[in-house]
Amino acid sequence: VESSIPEPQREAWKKYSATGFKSKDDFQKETVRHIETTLARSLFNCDEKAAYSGTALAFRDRLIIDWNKTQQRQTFADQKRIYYLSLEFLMGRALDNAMLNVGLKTAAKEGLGELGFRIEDVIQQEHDAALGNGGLGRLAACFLDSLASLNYAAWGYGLRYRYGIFKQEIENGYQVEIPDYWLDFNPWEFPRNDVTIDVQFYGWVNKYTDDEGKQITSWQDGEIVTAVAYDVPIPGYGTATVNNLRLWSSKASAGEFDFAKFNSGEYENAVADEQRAETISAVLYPNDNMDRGKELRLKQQYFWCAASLHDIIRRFKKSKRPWKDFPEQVAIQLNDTHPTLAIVELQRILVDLEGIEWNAAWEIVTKTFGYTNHTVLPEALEKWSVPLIQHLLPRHLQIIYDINLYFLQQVERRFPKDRDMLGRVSIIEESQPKTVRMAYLAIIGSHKVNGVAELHSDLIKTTIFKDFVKIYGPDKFTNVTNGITPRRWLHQANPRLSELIASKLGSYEFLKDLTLLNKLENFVDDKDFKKEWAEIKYANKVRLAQHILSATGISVNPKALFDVQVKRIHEYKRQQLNIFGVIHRYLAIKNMSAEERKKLAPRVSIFGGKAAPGYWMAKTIIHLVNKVGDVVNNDKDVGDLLKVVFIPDYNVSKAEIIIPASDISEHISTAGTEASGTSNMKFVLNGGLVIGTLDGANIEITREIGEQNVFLFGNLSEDVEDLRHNHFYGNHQIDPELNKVFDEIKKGTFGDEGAFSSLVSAILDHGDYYLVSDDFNSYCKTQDLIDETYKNQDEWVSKSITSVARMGFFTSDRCINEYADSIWNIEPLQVKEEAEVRSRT
Ligand code: 475
Repeated sequence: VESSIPEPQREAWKKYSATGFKSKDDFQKETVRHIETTLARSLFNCDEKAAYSGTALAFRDRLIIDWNKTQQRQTFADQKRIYYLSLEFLMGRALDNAMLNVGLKTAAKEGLGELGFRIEDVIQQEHDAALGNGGLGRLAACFLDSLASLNYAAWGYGLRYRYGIFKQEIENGYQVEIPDYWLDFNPWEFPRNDVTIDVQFYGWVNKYTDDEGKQITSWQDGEIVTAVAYDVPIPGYGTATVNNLRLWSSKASAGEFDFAKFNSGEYENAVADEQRAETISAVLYPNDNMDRGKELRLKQQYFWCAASLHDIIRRFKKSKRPWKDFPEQVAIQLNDTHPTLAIVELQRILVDLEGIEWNAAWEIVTKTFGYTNHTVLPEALEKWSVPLIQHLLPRHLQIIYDINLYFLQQVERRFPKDRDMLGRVSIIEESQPKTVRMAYLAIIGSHKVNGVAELHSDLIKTTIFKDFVKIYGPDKFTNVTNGITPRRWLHQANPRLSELIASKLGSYEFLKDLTLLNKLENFVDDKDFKKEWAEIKYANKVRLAQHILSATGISVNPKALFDVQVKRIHEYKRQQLNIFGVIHRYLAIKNMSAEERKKLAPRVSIFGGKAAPGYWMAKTIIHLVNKVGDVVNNDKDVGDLLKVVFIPDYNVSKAEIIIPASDISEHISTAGTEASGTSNMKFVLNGGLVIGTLDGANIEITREIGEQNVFLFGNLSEDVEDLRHNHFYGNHQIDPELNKVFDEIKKGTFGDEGAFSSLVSAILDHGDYYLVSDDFNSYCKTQDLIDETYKNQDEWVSKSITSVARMGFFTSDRCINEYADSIWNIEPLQVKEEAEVRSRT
């Protein structure tokens, strides 16, 4: 590895090279030093926030030392790197994760204790890094954890939004959005002011022949915005590997920030230019599974793709290899279509800047990229207007047209008789205005396309992308079922359960090989073990009850059955089905005799999740949940039998409290709509049972843990189309029990009925697209079965243990190894330091 320090002087470096702490004493020394010097605080004014900051700075030092070594090692090994391009990384908090992955949590706990702080309180001071909406963003975060833990040479590339996903407050039952300014103190990022890339926008394309007769295409003028790198270290669990997440921040380019304007008195305009540049990375778009086609979003996408690619290419060029080796050194995974412009940008760099012939360049491009699809919902499939791209990226539009031309020529040769095929698969949709279908471009520019669960991967092949299966054959399409990291979602979120499991299995090795959990099946009849298992669930419910009380003022009984649905609010996820079911239950209780009531298991229905600010229906669902809660929770006659809670501001750190506390969680999307779901995996891994439809990964979870351990209901995905058709052209019968629920809403039991009319009429008058009425009866019956089953606690706990024992498949480690094997063609890098055993507490 090259160094700017001459050989003789390196000895001094080595002598003083930072090592980072490894013991409790050194941790305390580093923490106090940071509090007293970096933070300029003292023994007399160190609050919990300062204790957090000092601790985080000490760990950050520790991480960056391993980060440096990892980067050197990976460069030296000259191995293929994986680049995960994602507009969202929903990381949550970093401190607890860093402590556990590095293996120094016990040292930190004792060390902080001696300094006068409880580690739990210190950890809670941290602001979530919330640079994502939901599943797609959290998946990216789990993948980073697995990539590092498995010693893959991998970088994440994203945007450093100044504002993450908004904070949600509930006022009078309505969602209110508060900006999430999270950067006032962020010890986890390293600004690299020297790592900058200029990104161009607008301008025009100049094609000419130079003096030597060569055809030159040059993109000229326009506006330059500078991308500045911020690096976030990603520690692997139980290994010395620390990978990198590079986030780009936008600022006015030094050339652009026009000093002449200052001098000519145009100070305000100069500052305005600067702010316009900074706007690009200012805010995360708060839409989950929804494309809004805003110009600033397209700017974000290109800015991030261009900066990332130029950075990757700069690194590749240091290897001095020929361009044809690029795909052997670089694998780029596109997290949905958001980074599809990277395909076009690479082709542009190779053809326009590097002078490579079109076909040779295109081969490099397609070998480099893989594309992951996360949704089949039509409203989420990105389409950018041609005039907008023309204006913002004129050269890219030309390249897109050329890619399309060559592609369609190929299709025409293969399918000369199918005239309609060309229009169907064209990257350009002949609409008004014309649009670019980003998913088609992503498929054409990648060597592999994957869905995120079996059903979903089948659906994309038979529905939205079926023509492409004809064109390319089925092998271009594959499935990689999602997974979750057991480090955060078991060990960190549920330390007591993790400890109990380790005590039975003899070690924490299951956190690295989750299939080892299957040994738990040997203990399903172990009375003491079952008792402890149940006690831990109860303790987690007490902790959640405390959170509910402080966040909402509602007091819930931890002995009741906790029924949880937490995820983004979306009609396809059907929180409306859940709340209608709750109303149905409420009405049933009101009609019960005292005898019948005694038999019923008390229940707390817990909801949480954000609605996109412009998504009216989703906001109405939140409103209804809160209003039903107001009525039910204050009905003395009902008491503990039913409580309805909406937990505000669902995010990663709240998920860590909520998930370990659930008895039943709801994954009840209309069949065929939820690509995978990942919280379903988290809940089961924490010993909760699930009620769900045959959708997404629910199907594979059921296959793994056994049908007797899952509460399934509802119509199948193959029946959805016919049912929808019948709603419009047949006789649309509404479930009578659901009709009673609607009558109650219309009576005004939950306040002004007009407030909820859109929810009701979506079902009665607008074809019930999400099949709420069709599934209502089987949903309610299945809920009754849950009540029945819950009464037998012994059986319930057995189901819980058996389910956890069979969840090994759903680790993101398995998932990442599948990507490595079937898409990236890469093996993990061996790390010598691994021999240095790390304690894993
Ligand atoms: C699926 N987000 C889950 C999860 O694979 C799946 C789309 C457009 C713009 C902004 N955000 C999005 C998604 O599409 C998304 O989060 N999809 C989710 O990806 C991981 O488990 O079923 O809905």
